[in-house]
Amino acid sequence: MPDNIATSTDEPLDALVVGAGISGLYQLYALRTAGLKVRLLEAGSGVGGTWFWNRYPGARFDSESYTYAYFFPRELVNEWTWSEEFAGQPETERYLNFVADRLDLRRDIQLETRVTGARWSEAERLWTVTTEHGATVRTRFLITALGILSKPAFPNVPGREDFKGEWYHTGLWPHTNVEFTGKRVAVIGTGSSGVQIVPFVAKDASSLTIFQRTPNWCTPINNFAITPEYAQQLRDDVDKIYELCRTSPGGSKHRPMMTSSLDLTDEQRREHFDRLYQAPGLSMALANFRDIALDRTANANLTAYIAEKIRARVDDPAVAEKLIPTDHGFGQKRPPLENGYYEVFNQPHVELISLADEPMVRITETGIETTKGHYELDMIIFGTGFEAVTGSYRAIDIRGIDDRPLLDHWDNGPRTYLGLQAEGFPNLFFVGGPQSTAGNIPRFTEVQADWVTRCIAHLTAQGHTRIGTSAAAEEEWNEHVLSGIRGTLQETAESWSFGSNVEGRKRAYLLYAGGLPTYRDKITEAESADYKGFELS
Ligand code: NA7
Repeated sequence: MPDNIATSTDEPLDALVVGAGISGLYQLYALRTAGLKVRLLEAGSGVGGTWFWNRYPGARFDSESYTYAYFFPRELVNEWTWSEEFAGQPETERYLNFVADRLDLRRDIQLETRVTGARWSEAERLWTVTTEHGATVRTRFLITALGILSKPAFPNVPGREDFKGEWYHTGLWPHTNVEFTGKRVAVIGTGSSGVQIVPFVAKDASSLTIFQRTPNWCTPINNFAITPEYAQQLRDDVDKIYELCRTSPGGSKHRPMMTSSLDLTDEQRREHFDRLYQAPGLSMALANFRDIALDRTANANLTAYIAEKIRARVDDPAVAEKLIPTDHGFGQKRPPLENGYYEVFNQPHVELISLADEPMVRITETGIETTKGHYELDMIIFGTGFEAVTGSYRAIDIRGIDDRPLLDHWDNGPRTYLGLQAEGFPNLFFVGGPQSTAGNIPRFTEVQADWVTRCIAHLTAQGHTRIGTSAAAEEEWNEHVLSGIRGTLQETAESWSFGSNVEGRKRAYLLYAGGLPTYRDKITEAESADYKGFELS
């Protein structure tokens, strides 16, 4: 149950963090360590963010467990042992609870408290934050750590409320056991979540119908158990691993090969692709030739290779063809990692429906109607993704100077300076917000959380009570963000990075493709140059 953190209105807080995901927890820890009076509000009944909400069977890391986890403080590294190279959701949720306990964060966290509004007072130089329970809390600085994939999206077809069977979204999975046995189940969506859950549903359901809007280039996760010897080696190498992550574009331990794949013979290229197909995790995307991301021919060589793998793994050639993407190259969209996904389609009780051939018309009381027929169902699982990055801001009425809504400011796509602030919204910081992250998210957001902590400490030490930015600074950052994506193959694909997975959303690039080292340099340069682009008063 909510306690009373959010009802104390007498003394304003130094800082309020919204969201108890991996980024918000770290931000709370950092600000508290700096001696500030800080609290955290979280909508869920537990900590963990993404790893609290996405508790569907099969939910699992795409990043190596130890590269996604915290590196600081070091007792967290020394006292936690991951059981697998890519941990499953239950273990990650346990880990984030361990962190909350070990760092004694819970006394400053209020769960089950959804923030619904935040209003800036220029006279007081304070934010007043409102919760769903009607409580208010005043704070000097407000930090949103809402997660980039936290507002679930549903198909824009009528009838969801008519369906009499069970339905679930992978990003809102219940805490109770969901039983598939003997049921006719549909999974809509074949992104990372759909691809992860499908083998688990196939195991028990009496029938499984997979509704695919667009196929993806999936490659095997090749997960493995972490032995005690390997765990010790990871601890011994922690500095080296951190440095690899810190200095890589995506915050991962992988590095692309800088030689051109086009200089190799077919056989040589194939050897590399074979090796990467058998390598763990996102190796195919992150440890591949750099030109895969830049050159259409290089990319086409790789997709021809993966298409061949799909054809070899799926018995029915017509089904295999449906599973092979034709609208995008490898890496233009986040490629899902799979474990036995393609073999699922060889089972007699599994059917693949391509929504390109038969669009969905409506959800009915008893199932799903397409232009070609009606599918009778007991359960529908929506693996249909999220209103990425700015979606979670739509649920909070954030008002800045002159009562201006943040959503109006972002009407044509997000505008920020350094991904940290927006013009007209003083003392509001985004951690893991738009125009600031990509890849292995915690490695990006820890850089931001540390920056915000130093910034607030600096302001406090200088006796400042306000920090804001300008339209000119936003413009400069916007141009820098766009220059990072311009000319890449990613630029031309429709994906959640541009918000184009959700019908009717304006297309705008939401992430940061400049890479972690450049991002860190940019924000620390601004800090060293007397907070260039910011106004402190
Ligand atoms: P994703 O990757 O956004 O995938 C969502 C899937 O749902 C994808 O296949 C979509 O097809 C499909 N989708 C979305 N809307 C519809 C409608 N209206 N009808 C049918 N199918 C639809 O979300 P995930 O949860 O799988 O993964 C999120 C991230 O988690 C992932 O990127 C990794 O970083 C980990 P589309 O391709 O848009 O045509």
